[in-house]
Parts: sequence; structure tokens; C-alpha cells
Amino acid sequence: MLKRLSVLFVLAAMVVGVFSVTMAQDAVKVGPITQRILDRKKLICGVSTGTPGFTVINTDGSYSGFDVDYCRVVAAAILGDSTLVDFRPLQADQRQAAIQSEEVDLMSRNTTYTLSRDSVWGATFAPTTFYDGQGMMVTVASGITDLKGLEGLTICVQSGTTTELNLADQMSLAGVKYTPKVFAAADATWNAFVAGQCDAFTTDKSGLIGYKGSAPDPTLFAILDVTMSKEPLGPLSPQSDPQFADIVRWSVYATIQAEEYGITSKNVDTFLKSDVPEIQRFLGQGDNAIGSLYGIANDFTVQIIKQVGNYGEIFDRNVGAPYGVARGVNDLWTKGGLMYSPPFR
Ligand SMILES: N[C@@H](CCC(=O)N[C@@H](CS)C(=O)NCC(=O)O)C(=O)O
Repeated sequence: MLKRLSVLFVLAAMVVGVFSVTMAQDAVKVGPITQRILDRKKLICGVSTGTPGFTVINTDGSYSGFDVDYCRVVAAAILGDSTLVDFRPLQADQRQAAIQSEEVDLMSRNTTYTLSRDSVWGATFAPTTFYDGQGMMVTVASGITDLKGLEGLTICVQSGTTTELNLADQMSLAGVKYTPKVFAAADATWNAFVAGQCDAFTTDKSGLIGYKGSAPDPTLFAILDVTMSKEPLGPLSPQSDPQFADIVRWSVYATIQAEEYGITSKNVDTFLKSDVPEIQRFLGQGDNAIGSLYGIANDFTVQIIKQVGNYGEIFDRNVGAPYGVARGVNDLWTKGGLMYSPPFR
């Protein structure tokens, strides 16, 4: 009897063994960054120390803003909970070290995608979430209307930025001599301009609009009608985990594709019952395996949309409604903009 039982036991163990091997083969192994996020149940996300509309550190210590929302998008995709984010405020010149040391899993901090950052920082850039360009702000009282009007004047700029480099290029092209007044911290740069220590303040136009809008009297400031560069801003991650970078990429695309389908945080539940195969697939319903190909939940797109929203909702909530920023090139491709998601198939 005992012998028969032990034979049965061995047989059962073999069956379980075969099954677990099959399952292990089926399950996609996640990369080191995703694994760290799963283990600590938190995404560590580098943001700025404060950029109106993009990274806002509220008086109660909570974070909000367009860039902050993209940290939340990735937390929703991997952990199923958009609140599980540990934010790390970074000044512009702290970004390279934060990516290289992998002190952050992700960075979502008005950062321009450039060739040297891609290579020297060892970063992998996600799709651009905000197509921007560098602008120039002056006081209305100065009467300055173009870059030539800045001849011999002082311009406040933050160090460690593409802004600082483009300023030198563009002013030399325009043949304008100027004195840069350089600061490491965003607040110090803006405050110096407001205090009259500089005649102009330059950064991404999104930043200028935010700073102007949050000033006690925005009518005192004017943004010149000039675009000095291309600043494609988006999230980035250390290049040591290409699969994590893919998860970030498809999470960003999910927000864009959701807007194209008209799926919002409010109506996503009604789409779960859609009988359109493309929608079923995008939302990972039925036997449509999209997330499991990356070792995450198949309904990761649903979690993103439900908890954070589609691209249009994220844009409107943070920059459209509060600062009156138009969609422009950041509109969907179907509306003449650059926001375009590849197929979820
Ligand atoms: N997009 C540019 C500029 C980004 C940038 O850091 N801009 C300043 C504008 S003042 C900023 O947001 N600083 C916030 C901070 O240092 O925390 C880049 O990637 O270099």
C-alpha cells in the first residue's frame, strides 16, 4: 500500500513538474528594472524640482502635473496602481547622474530627446509626450519684440539644459551679443528674472507659459514670437533594461491610442464590453494577451486609462485648462498633430 502510494506521489510530482516547466516557459521573465519595481512595489520616478503644469509639488507634499502623470501611467501599467510612485525631484544638471546610477527607474522631467543624451547618458527615450520649442520671455515694459532687441542685455538661463546651449547657437546666428546669467536651480533662475537681475528669461515655451501663468501678475510679461529650437520632451529610462523601456513606450502609446479611440477615464468600462476586435485587443480583454508579452497584466491599458486618463485628458488637466496651452503639434495625427500610436497587435 505504502509502495503504491509513493509511486502515485512520484507520478503526481512528475505531472506537476512538467506543468511548471511549461508555465515557466510561457511566462515572460521581466527585466531587472521591472523586477525592482515589482519587489519594492514602488516606481522611483525622477521629476523636476518644480515646473508649472509639468511637475507641481503641492503644499501637502503631493505631486501633480503632466510629467508626474506619466510616472503614474507607468506605475499603473506595472503595479496596477498609479499611486505607487516615489518621486525624486531633480535639477537639470542632476539628470545624467540619476540615469547613469539608476537612482531612478524612470525620468519624466521636461527632458529633451537628443543624440548625446541617448548615447552619453546611456538612456532610452520613450516616445515624445510633448513637442516643444525654446522661447524667450521679457517684461512688457522693456518694449523688446525680437531677439535683436536683446543686444548687450542679460539673459537668465538654467545650467545643464539644452536651453543654455541653444541660446549660444541662436544668438550667435542672429549676431546678438548678450550676457548669460546662469543658475543651477529653476526657482533661482525665474526669481532673478522677476527681480530684474536679467532682461530676459529663456526656457522651453511650455515652461515659459507655466511660469507666466503662475506669476502674481502675468500681464507684466511677454513671450516673444520666436521659436529657437526643437525640444521633443518625453520620459527616459536607463538603457540596462530594454524590456522595461518597451513597457514605458507602450504605456505612453496607450494614452495616445485611447484618445484616438475616444476611450477616457470616465467611459473605459463601457468599452470593455465592445465587440470590436481591435478595441478588445487594445484593452487586453478575452484571450487577447498584450501585457503578458512583457510580463505585466493584460489589462494594463485599462489601468492606465482608468487611473490616469488618455493623452487628451492628461494634457487638458495639466496644461490646456490651467494655462490655455493649445494642442497644436501635440494634437492627434488624425487632427493634424504628431501624436500617433503604432497598432496594439
Ligand atoms: N528641455 C530642456 C530644459 C529642461 C529644464 O530643466 N528646464 C528648466 C526650466 S527653468 C526646469 O524645468 N528646471 C526645473 C528644475 O531644475 O527642477 C532640457 O531638457 O534640457
